[in-house]
Amino acid sequence: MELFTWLKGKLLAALHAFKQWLVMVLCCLPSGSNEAEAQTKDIERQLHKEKKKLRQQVRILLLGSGESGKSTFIKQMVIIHGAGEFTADEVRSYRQQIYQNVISAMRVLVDARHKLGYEFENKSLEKRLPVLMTITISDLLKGIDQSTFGEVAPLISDLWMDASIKQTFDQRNLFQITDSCSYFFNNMSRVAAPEFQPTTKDILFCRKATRGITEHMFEIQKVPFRFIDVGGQRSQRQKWFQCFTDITSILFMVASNEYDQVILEDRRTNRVVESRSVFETIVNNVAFQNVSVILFMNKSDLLIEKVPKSDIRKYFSDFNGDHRNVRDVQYFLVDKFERSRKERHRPFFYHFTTAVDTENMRRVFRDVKEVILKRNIEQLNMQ
Ligand SMILES: Nc1nc2c(ncn2[C@@H]2O[C@H](COP(=O)(O)OP(=O)(O)O)[C@@H](O)[C@H]2O)c(=O)[nH]1
Ligand SMILES: [Mg+2]
Repeated sequence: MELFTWLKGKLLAALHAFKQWLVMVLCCLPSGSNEAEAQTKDIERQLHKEKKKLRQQVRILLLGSGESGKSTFIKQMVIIHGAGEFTADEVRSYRQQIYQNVISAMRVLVDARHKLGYEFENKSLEKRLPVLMTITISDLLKGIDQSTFGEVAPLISDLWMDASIKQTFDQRNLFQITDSCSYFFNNMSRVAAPEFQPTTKDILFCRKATRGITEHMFEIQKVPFRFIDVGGQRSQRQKWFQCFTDITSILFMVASNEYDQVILEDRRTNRVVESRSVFETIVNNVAFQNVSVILFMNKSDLLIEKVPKSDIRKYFSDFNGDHRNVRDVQYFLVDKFERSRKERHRPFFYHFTTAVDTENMRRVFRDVKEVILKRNIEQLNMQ
């Protein structure tokens, strides 16, 4: 009996303790869930802030065929809205790249001169050629140092002075050569000097093919602008599709001076025709229904030089303006792009640009930025 009473006492005490614990839990529960609620709200607020930041961010995709000027545009953004100058490492790497540009271009000219059947004016040049022509592609890819460049520089300068090379250069629409090589050939005494340090202008004229995708951030009027630069060659274009989400705007670059040239990839298709067909795919893509596509008819400086020398009617039989008038040629080309749009009621933005000219880019980008920011605000309001 005593055992029973003892057990009953223990049981009651245990029950009492359980009841007290339960009351405590029940009492605590509302204040605990408040805390959890507050925490959730905090996280939500944070998420909302992040989302807003992400939505405020302007993402600009640079598209267009190889050598149209996309990477040059990015360099201008560094100059105008970024650090303003290039780092010592970048300058060093551009120096090597300029040596490479100069050597490759002169090799192309020497080969093309041979194919075109022009004789050297200065007969001694033929004997000196091996020092330049024995440099292999792999040497070029590894990078050319100053001493190697110093060995070939006098020959390159003499070749550039030769009438046969000048004649070949005038026929450059028949073969593939980078536009800016003449800029460096005309500056050979400076470029060949052992103490050569590329200037900002040299860097703008230096050609380096973009492989893969590179992103560049700049803060402009307190808004983060992210520029996405991609390789433009046919082989690089499948990579474009990875960059198609959350795009605010597309800057589509066209080298307008290329109306008398064919593409490197098949050596048949007219470069402007190729560029227009890529533009057509992009501008009519459903993924970009709400994206403003801005066309840059670039390389206006080279177009101005070319128009009097190369008759556009030879390449575009539908040209019906004055073939010697630069404006007529520019509007004819821009019209070709404009007409490739299916939804022609949508606004169409275009600019005639010279990407190597910082003042021109500053002016053009000021207008472009306004269009982009206005659209971005409209879209934020719609969300
Ligand atoms: N003269 C001139 N050269 C340009 C212009 N835009 C770009 N270039 C040159 O064209 C070459 C190819 O430009 P790049 O920006 O690398 O083209 P991307 O392949 O589209 O990135 C470089 O050597 C540039 O210096 C321009 O408006 N005028
Ligand atoms: Mg590039």
